[in-house]
Amino acid sequence: MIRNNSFTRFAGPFFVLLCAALLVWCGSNFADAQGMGMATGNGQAAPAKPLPPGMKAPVVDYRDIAAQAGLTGINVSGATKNKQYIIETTGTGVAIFDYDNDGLPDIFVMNGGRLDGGLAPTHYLYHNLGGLKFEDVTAKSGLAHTGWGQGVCVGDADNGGNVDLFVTQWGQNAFYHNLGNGKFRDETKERGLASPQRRWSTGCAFIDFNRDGFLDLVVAHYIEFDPSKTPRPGDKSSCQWKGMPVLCGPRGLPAETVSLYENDGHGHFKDVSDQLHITTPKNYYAFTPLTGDFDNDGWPDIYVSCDSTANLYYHNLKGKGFEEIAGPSGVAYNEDGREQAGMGVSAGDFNHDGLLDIFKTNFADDTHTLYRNMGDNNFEDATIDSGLAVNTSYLACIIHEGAAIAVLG
Ligand SMILES: [Ca+2]
Ligand SMILES: [Ca+2]
Ligand SMILES: [Ca+2]
Ligand SMILES: [Ca+2]
Repeated sequence: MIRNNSFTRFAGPFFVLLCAALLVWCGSNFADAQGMGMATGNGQAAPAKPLPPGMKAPVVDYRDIAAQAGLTGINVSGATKNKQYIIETTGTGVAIFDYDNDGLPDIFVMNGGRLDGGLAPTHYLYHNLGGLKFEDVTAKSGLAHTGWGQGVCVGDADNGGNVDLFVTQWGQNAFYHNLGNGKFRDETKERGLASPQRRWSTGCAFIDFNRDGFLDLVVAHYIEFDPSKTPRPGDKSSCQWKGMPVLCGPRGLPAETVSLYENDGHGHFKDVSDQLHITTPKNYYAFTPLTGDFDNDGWPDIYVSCDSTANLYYHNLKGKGFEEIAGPSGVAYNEDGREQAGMGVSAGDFNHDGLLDIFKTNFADDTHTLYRNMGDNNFEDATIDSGLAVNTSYLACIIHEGAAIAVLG
């Protein structure tokens, strides 16, 4: 994961599993959060629970070996210093997937952009050579496109045996068809995924919501962002903190909603957001979608972590449509009924009761949130009870492996 002020060499992410989209605020210190129109659930840290008798805390020893591994791309997210707009502070996603079916997971890293018209960076694809060595194959794989990247998700959209790439961007999202010979082709338009207008999309996830055997696609949208219409730091009282000008948003900027695209069985997508009741009023700063069958009815549901607004929970009505029931299900807010600045989100059955639970990271000055699944689309905030309210300073995406939870700061 990447959290920095502008440039960072990629940290060695060999141990990182794929989140559908990895998005993290960067470029601003925590204190700025109070002035950027960020919600905070005001969660107070609770002491960690003591380990059971006889158990020792694990020793974690991660070392940055990115350079010797060949992961030397530069991450760009707006200006190096003095970021002026919120678009310069989000990003960027990483996908770990085996694009060439050689059994070794490869790494695709998103890249952002610059508002000053400077050189636009490309995303990066690194081919895993084995032995913790990677080759930059961005150009020869046909992925040397530019665009202000945010999230990424992977899935075999045409069931051709090769995993395709979908990237979200501020501007036009892109679908890259994996041709199976080490190359990708931009087929955004012919796949029906060209957007009629510029949008800021954040997280995405492939999901076969109607169980026809073909992956559909859910995309979160964050802000209707236009720099020419966005106040500059300090222009408004909401863009100040302790008398200092800070960049504005997300609150105070026009919010967005979520999109769902149905796969027609030939890898062509149709926007069914309105028809299947995914579209909400544009009241949400939607960040990261999460999919899973949370009520064990056999139909995959969609949860969306939202920043500074209520979260969204779409219960799947047997593939015919969705009902958004985050409020009554207890996953819209935290235990105190507060909106939180939701970032990354993942699911796992931490208590082995057969029900998928939800874990969500939030922005600064708040705890993470663990929603314990009680069944029948009812959840309870179990953050403190479970011993996970230990700190209030991490905000990044989460990794999920089995029932273990890790948080990247
Ligand atoms: Ca591979
Ligand atoms: Ca489908
Ligand atoms: Ca379900
Ligand atoms: Ca559970």
